[in-house]
Amino acid sequence: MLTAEQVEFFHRNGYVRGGKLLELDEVHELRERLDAVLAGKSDTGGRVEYAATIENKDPAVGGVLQVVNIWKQDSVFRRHHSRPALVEMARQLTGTPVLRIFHDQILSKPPRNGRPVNWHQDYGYWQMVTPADLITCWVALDDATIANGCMQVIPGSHRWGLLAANTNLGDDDPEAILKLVSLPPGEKLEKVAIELPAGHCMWHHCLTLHGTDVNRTDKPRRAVITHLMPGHCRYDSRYEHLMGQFAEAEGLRHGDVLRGAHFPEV
Ligand SMILES: O=C(O)CCC(=O)C(=O)O
Repeated sequence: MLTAEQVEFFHRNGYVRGGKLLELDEVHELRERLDAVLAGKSDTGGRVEYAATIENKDPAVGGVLQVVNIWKQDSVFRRHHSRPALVEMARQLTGTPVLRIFHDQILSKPPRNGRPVNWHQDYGYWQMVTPADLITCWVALDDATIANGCMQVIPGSHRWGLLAANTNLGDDDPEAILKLVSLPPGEKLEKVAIELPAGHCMWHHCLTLHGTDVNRTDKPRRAVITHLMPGHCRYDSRYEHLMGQFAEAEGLRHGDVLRGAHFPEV
């Protein structure tokens, strides 16, 4: 449960620390389940499908491990996204009773490695969902620090509109999108690093500028990330995204509410 001050902070700044969400034994359980899924031991009997991709780039060239839709492969992760404390915070922040999973992610930066996640707005990738009301719960599975590439945000940037479809920006300059900002009067472009102990969470709005640096430590930096959409979000079939195939599989047409087994309510 968030305080009224935290909710107000989120609306003003586009992010908020949500405090401790998981006990350490729950953190350990999720780490173990992640290892099991990576070892091919799904407890749902699910297969790795396109939207459950595992991208493990060569660490020698800056590997980062990304798993999408682990909830389909593991019941513990599926339950994680529906934790009453998580869902309650999401309801408070969106002001809506119905929330659905758009998709989830595991982001793991290996020790002494892992490239930066370039500064971006999630909505630059997510225009197949409208309106831009999605929110993200980012939960540290290791202590997240400046040294290992914790989340960084630009407070207030969710109020500056969509700056670019990120696919147009390329990979070379992690700060490319920041150069597109034309600051509204009275605003400033300030990077804030959100260090979090393992088991703690933070929330960000889908238009908030955010990114993460490389991991300079000897341990991995893992996070479980829940991307949620309010019940009023609809399918905009003009835009491509990994999840588009599942909207189509649900028989959804342009303008339909995004719902169905691939977009479960939490
Ligand atoms: O965990 C990371 O390194 C980046 C995650 C991210 O960009 C997100 O949660 O939207």
